[in-house]
Amino acid sequence: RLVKYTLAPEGSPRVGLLDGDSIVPLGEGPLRLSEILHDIDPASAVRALAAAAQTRHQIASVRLLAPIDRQEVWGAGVTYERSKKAREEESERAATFYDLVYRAERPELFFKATPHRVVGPGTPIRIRRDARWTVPEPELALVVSPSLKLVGFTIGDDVSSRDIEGENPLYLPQAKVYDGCCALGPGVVLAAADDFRDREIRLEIERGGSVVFQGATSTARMARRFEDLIAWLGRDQSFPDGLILLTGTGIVPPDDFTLEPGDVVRIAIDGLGSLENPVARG
Ligand code: DO4
Ligand code: MG
Repeated sequence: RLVKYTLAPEGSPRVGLLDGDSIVPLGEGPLRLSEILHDIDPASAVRALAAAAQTRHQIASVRLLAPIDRQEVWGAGVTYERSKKAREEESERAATFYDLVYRAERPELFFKATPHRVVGPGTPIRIRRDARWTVPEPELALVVSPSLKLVGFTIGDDVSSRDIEGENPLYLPQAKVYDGCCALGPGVVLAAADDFRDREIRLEIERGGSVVFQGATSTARMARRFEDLIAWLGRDQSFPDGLILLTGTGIVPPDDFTLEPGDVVRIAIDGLGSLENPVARG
Protein backbone atom coordinates (compact mmCIF):
# COMPACT_ATOMS: atom_id res chain seq x y z
CA ARG A 1 0.00 0.00 0.00
CA LEU A 2 1.24 3.50 -0.86
CA VAL A 3 0.64 6.03 1.89
CA LYS A 4 0.94 9.76 2.45
CA TYR A 5 2.18 10.77 5.88
CA THR A 6 3.96 13.38 7.98
CA LEU A 7 6.57 12.80 10.64
CA ALA A 8 5.57 15.84 12.73
CA PRO A 9 2.06 17.31 13.14
CA GLU A 10 2.75 20.27 10.81
CA GLY A 11 5.49 18.54 8.80
CA SER A 12 5.52 18.37 5.03
CA PRO A 13 3.73 15.44 3.40
CA ARG A 14 5.81 12.45 2.36
CA VAL A 15 5.05 9.37 0.34
CA GLY A 16 5.92 5.85 1.46
CA LEU A 17 5.33 2.17 0.97
CA LEU A 18 3.67 0.39 3.86
CA ASP A 19 5.54 -2.79 4.75
CA GLY A 20 4.09 -4.53 7.82
CA ASP A 21 4.42 -2.09 10.72
CA SER A 22 6.89 0.18 8.96
CA ILE A 23 6.95 2.66 6.11
CA VAL A 24 9.65 2.72 3.46
CA PRO A 25 10.00 6.38 2.41
CA LEU A 26 9.82 6.92 -1.35
CA GLY A 27 11.95 9.79 -2.68
CA GLU A 28 14.08 12.15 -0.64
CA GLY A 29 12.72 15.52 -1.72
CA PRO A 30 9.09 16.57 -2.04
CA LEU A 31 7.18 14.05 -4.08
CA ARG A 32 3.47 13.89 -4.78
CA LEU A 33 1.76 10.52 -4.50
CA SER A 34 0.08 11.19 -7.83
CA GLU A 35 3.49 11.50 -9.53
CA ILE A 36 3.93 7.78 -8.81
CA LEU A 37 0.30 6.82 -9.44
CA HIS A 38 0.21 8.62 -12.79
CA ASP A 39 3.58 7.23 -13.93
CA ILE A 40 3.45 5.08 -17.04
CA ASP A 41 4.58 2.10 -14.90
CA PRO A 42 3.76 2.85 -11.23
CA ALA A 43 4.93 -0.55 -9.93
CA SER A 44 8.44 -0.09 -11.40
CA ALA A 45 8.56 3.49 -10.12
CA VAL A 46 7.74 2.24 -6.59
CA ARG A 47 10.34 -0.52 -6.81
CA ALA A 48 13.08 1.90 -7.90
CA LEU A 49 12.25 4.46 -5.20
CA ALA A 50 11.97 1.80 -2.48
CA ALA A 51 15.33 0.30 -3.43
CA ALA A 52 16.97 3.69 -2.92
CA ALA A 53 15.46 4.23 0.57
CA GLN A 54 18.02 4.57 3.36
CA THR A 55 15.68 4.41 6.34
CA ARG A 56 12.27 3.25 7.61
CA HIS A 57 9.65 4.79 9.90
CA GLN A 58 7.49 2.89 12.35
CA ILE A 59 3.82 3.33 11.42
CA ALA A 60 3.04 4.27 15.05
CA SER A 61 5.39 7.27 14.81
CA VAL A 62 3.81 8.93 11.74
CA ARG A 63 0.51 10.62 10.98
CA LEU A 64 -1.24 9.17 7.96
CA LEU A 65 -2.85 11.64 5.56
CA ALA A 66 -5.59 11.11 2.98
CA PRO A 67 -3.96 9.61 -0.16
CA ILE A 68 -4.95 12.56 -2.36
CA ASP A 69 -3.02 15.46 -3.89
CA ARG A 70 -4.94 17.72 -6.27
CA GLN A 71 -7.54 15.31 -7.62
CA GLU A 72 -11.26 16.05 -7.63
CA VAL A 73 -13.37 13.42 -5.88
CA TRP A 74 -16.51 12.20 -7.65
CA GLY A 75 -19.17 9.73 -6.58
CA ALA A 76 -21.30 7.14 -8.33
CA GLY A 77 -24.75 6.57 -6.84
CA VAL A 78 -27.33 3.80 -6.76
CA THR A 79 -24.84 1.20 -8.00
CA TYR A 80 -26.07 -1.43 -5.50
CA GLU A 81 -29.67 -2.59 -5.09
CA ARG A 82 -29.49 -1.79 -1.34
CA SER A 83 -28.77 1.85 -2.14
CA LYS A 84 -31.66 2.03 -4.63
CA LYS A 85 -34.05 0.63 -1.99
CA ALA A 86 -32.83 3.04 0.70
CA ARG A 87 -33.27 6.06 -1.60
CA GLU A 88 -36.77 4.89 -2.63
CA GLU A 89 -37.78 4.62 1.05
CA GLU A 90 -36.25 7.99 1.83
CA SER A 91 -38.42 9.88 -0.62
CA GLU A 92 -41.62 8.43 -2.08
CA ARG A 93 -41.89 11.24 -4.64
CA ALA A 94 -38.33 10.72 -5.93
CA ALA A 95 -38.49 6.90 -5.90
CA THR A 96 -39.07 6.61 -9.67
CA PHE A 97 -35.85 8.48 -10.41
CA TYR A 98 -33.74 6.10 -8.31
CA ASP A 99 -35.38 3.08 -9.91
CA LEU A 100 -34.80 4.56 -13.37
CA VAL A 101 -31.16 5.41 -12.76
CA TYR A 102 -30.41 1.94 -11.33
CA ARG A 103 -31.55 0.42 -14.64
CA ALA A 104 -30.43 3.12 -17.07
CA GLU A 105 -27.32 2.88 -19.20
CA ARG A 106 -26.13 6.30 -17.96
CA PRO A 107 -25.11 6.04 -14.27
CA GLU A 108 -25.64 8.62 -11.55
CA LEU A 109 -22.35 10.50 -11.17
CA PHE A 110 -21.95 13.50 -8.90
CA PHE A 111 -19.22 15.85 -7.77
CA LYS A 112 -18.23 14.98 -4.20
CA ALA A 113 -15.19 16.89 -2.96
CA THR A 114 -12.06 18.87 -3.57
CA PRO A 115 -8.98 17.81 -1.54
CA HIS A 116 -9.57 20.34 1.24
CA ARG A 117 -12.96 18.74 2.04
CA VAL A 118 -11.35 15.31 2.40
CA VAL A 119 -9.98 13.92 5.67
CA GLY A 120 -7.50 11.10 6.21
CA PRO A 121 -7.40 8.27 8.75
CA GLY A 122 -8.08 9.33 12.34
CA THR A 123 -9.31 12.83 11.43
CA PRO A 124 -12.99 13.61 12.10
CA ILE A 125 -15.59 13.31 9.38
CA ARG A 126 -18.36 15.87 9.93
CA ILE A 127 -22.11 16.03 10.35
CA ARG A 128 -23.50 19.16 8.67
CA ARG A 129 -24.70 21.73 11.21
CA ASP A 130 -28.13 21.82 9.54
CA ALA A 131 -28.58 18.05 9.08
CA ARG A 132 -30.68 15.77 11.30
CA TRP A 133 -29.97 12.42 9.61
CA THR A 134 -26.40 11.61 8.57
CA VAL A 135 -24.84 8.30 7.58
CA PRO A 136 -21.44 7.05 6.47
CA GLU A 137 -21.32 5.42 3.02
CA PRO A 138 -18.51 2.84 2.88
CA GLU A 139 -17.29 2.61 -0.70
CA LEU A 140 -14.47 1.22 -2.77
CA ALA A 141 -12.69 4.23 -4.31
CA LEU A 142 -11.02 4.14 -7.72
CA VAL A 143 -7.84 6.15 -8.27
CA VAL A 144 -7.85 7.32 -11.88
CA SER A 145 -5.03 8.99 -13.85
CA PRO A 146 -5.39 12.09 -16.10
CA SER A 147 -5.55 9.72 -19.08
CA LEU A 148 -8.56 8.05 -17.36
CA LYS A 149 -6.67 4.86 -16.56
CA LEU A 150 -7.67 2.99 -13.39
CA VAL A 151 -4.36 3.01 -11.51
CA GLY A 152 -5.29 2.12 -7.93
CA PHE A 153 -7.83 1.56 -5.17
CA THR A 154 -8.45 2.97 -1.74
CA ILE A 155 -11.28 3.10 0.82
CA GLY A 156 -13.73 6.01 0.72
CA ASP A 157 -16.50 7.29 2.98
CA ASP A 158 -19.16 9.31 1.13
CA VAL A 159 -20.67 10.85 4.29
CA SER A 160 -24.20 11.99 3.41
CA SER A 161 -27.10 13.92 4.96
CA ARG A 162 -30.11 11.73 4.19
CA ASP A 163 -32.74 14.22 5.40
CA ILE A 164 -31.47 16.88 2.98
CA GLU A 165 -31.18 14.40 0.08
CA GLY A 166 -34.63 12.92 0.92
CA GLU A 167 -36.36 16.31 1.05
CA ASN A 168 -35.65 16.96 -2.62
CA PRO A 169 -33.17 15.23 -4.98
CA LEU A 170 -32.13 18.68 -6.23
CA TYR A 171 -30.56 19.21 -2.80
CA LEU A 172 -28.08 16.39 -3.48
CA PRO A 173 -25.01 18.68 -3.72
CA GLN A 174 -25.84 20.12 -0.29
CA ALA A 175 -26.38 16.65 1.18
CA LYS A 176 -23.05 15.47 -0.19
CA VAL A 177 -20.59 18.37 -0.41
CA TYR A 178 -19.45 20.26 2.71
CA ASP A 179 -16.35 20.48 4.92
CA GLY A 180 -15.27 17.05 6.17
CA CYS A 181 -17.81 15.22 3.97
CA CYS A 182 -15.38 12.61 2.70
CA ALA A 183 -12.71 10.35 4.16
CA LEU A 184 -10.09 8.47 2.14
CA GLY A 185 -7.35 6.03 3.08
CA PRO A 186 -5.39 4.55 4.64
CA GLY A 187 -3.38 3.89 1.44
CA VAL A 188 -3.55 3.06 -2.25
CA VAL A 189 -3.10 -0.41 -3.75
CA LEU A 190 -1.99 -0.33 -7.37
CA ALA A 191 -4.44 -1.69 -9.92
CA ALA A 192 -1.58 -3.83 -11.25
CA ALA A 193 -1.56 -5.71 -7.91
CA ASP A 194 -5.28 -6.40 -7.34
CA ASP A 195 -8.63 -5.89 -9.07
CA PHE A 196 -11.02 -5.75 -6.01
CA ARG A 197 -13.85 -7.19 -8.13
CA ASP A 198 -15.17 -9.64 -5.53
CA ARG A 199 -14.18 -8.21 -2.20
CA GLU A 200 -16.03 -7.81 1.07
CA ILE A 201 -16.63 -4.26 2.36
CA ARG A 202 -17.37 -4.06 6.09
CA LEU A 203 -18.74 -1.15 8.11
CA GLU A 204 -18.73 -0.86 11.88
CA ILE A 205 -19.97 2.13 13.90
CA GLU A 206 -18.97 2.43 17.53
CA ARG A 207 -20.69 4.62 20.13
CA GLY A 208 -19.48 4.90 23.72
CA GLY A 209 -17.35 1.76 23.36
CA SER A 210 -20.14 -0.46 21.91
CA VAL A 211 -20.80 -1.38 18.29
CA VAL A 212 -24.16 0.18 17.37
CA PHE A 213 -24.20 -0.86 13.72
CA GLN A 214 -22.34 -3.34 11.57
CA GLY A 215 -22.92 -4.46 8.03
CA ALA A 216 -21.16 -5.99 5.05
CA THR A 217 -21.46 -6.28 1.29
CA SER A 218 -19.29 -7.37 -1.60
CA THR A 219 -18.04 -5.40 -4.59
CA ALA A 220 -19.38 -8.34 -6.65
CA ARG A 221 -22.90 -6.99 -5.93
CA MET A 222 -22.21 -3.77 -7.82
CA ALA A 223 -24.49 -3.33 -10.82
CA ARG A 224 -21.85 -1.31 -12.76
CA ARG A 225 -18.36 -2.02 -14.06
CA PHE A 226 -15.52 0.21 -12.84
CA GLU A 227 -14.42 0.91 -16.42
CA ASP A 228 -17.92 1.99 -17.47
CA LEU A 229 -18.22 4.45 -14.57
CA ILE A 230 -14.86 5.98 -15.51
CA ALA A 231 -15.79 6.15 -19.20
CA TRP A 232 -19.10 7.91 -18.45
CA LEU A 233 -17.38 10.39 -16.14
CA GLY A 234 -14.72 11.19 -18.72
CA ARG A 235 -17.13 11.43 -21.67
CA ASP A 236 -16.74 15.13 -22.23
CA GLN A 237 -14.49 16.50 -19.53
CA SER A 238 -10.82 16.32 -18.65
CA PHE A 239 -9.09 15.73 -15.33
CA PRO A 240 -5.59 17.25 -15.57
CA ASP A 241 -4.82 16.14 -11.98
CA GLY A 242 -6.58 12.78 -12.22
CA LEU A 243 -9.56 11.93 -10.02
CA ILE A 244 -10.85 9.66 -7.30
CA LEU A 245 -14.21 8.01 -7.90
CA LEU A 246 -16.29 6.54 -5.05
CA THR A 247 -18.19 3.59 -6.50
CA GLY A 248 -21.37 3.73 -4.40
CA THR A 249 -22.58 2.16 -1.20
CA GLY A 250 -24.11 -1.27 -0.67
CA ILE A 251 -24.44 -0.87 3.12
CA VAL A 252 -27.13 1.41 4.54
CA PRO A 253 -27.89 1.52 8.30
CA PRO A 254 -31.61 1.28 9.26
CA ASP A 255 -33.71 4.41 8.75
CA ASP A 256 -33.79 5.26 12.47
CA PHE A 257 -30.00 5.43 12.62
CA THR A 258 -28.06 8.67 12.42
CA LEU A 259 -24.41 9.38 13.19
CA GLU A 260 -23.72 11.30 16.39
CA PRO A 261 -20.70 13.33 17.45
CA GLY A 262 -18.20 11.05 19.20
CA ASP A 263 -19.10 7.97 17.10
CA VAL A 264 -16.26 6.13 15.41
CA VAL A 265 -16.73 4.85 11.85
CA ARG A 266 -14.60 1.92 10.70
CA ILE A 267 -14.60 0.71 7.09
CA ALA A 268 -12.54 -2.34 6.16
CA ILE A 269 -11.77 -3.90 2.80
CA ASP A 270 -9.42 -6.90 2.65
CA GLY A 271 -6.21 -5.85 0.94
CA LEU A 272 -6.82 -2.16 1.65
CA GLY A 273 -6.89 -2.30 5.45
CA SER A 274 -9.20 -0.25 7.62
CA LEU A 275 -10.19 3.42 7.48
CA GLU A 276 -11.21 4.74 10.89
CA ASN A 277 -12.64 8.20 11.58
CA PRO A 278 -14.24 9.82 14.61
CA VAL A 279 -17.39 11.88 13.96
CA ALA A 280 -17.79 15.57 14.78
CA ARG A 281 -20.45 18.23 14.28
CA GLY A 282 -19.63 21.85 13.59
O1 DO4 B 1 -28.50 9.58 -5.20
C1 DO4 B 1 -27.95 9.52 -4.16
C2 DO4 B 1 -26.55 9.14 -3.94
C3 DO4 B 1 -26.40 7.69 -3.71
C4 DO4 B 1 -25.04 7.32 -3.26
O2 DO4 B 1 -24.20 8.12 -2.88
C5 DO4 B 1 -24.68 5.88 -3.23
O3 DO4 B 1 -25.45 5.04 -3.71
O4 DO4 B 1 -23.61 5.58 -2.73
MG1 MG C 1 -22.42 7.15 -1.93
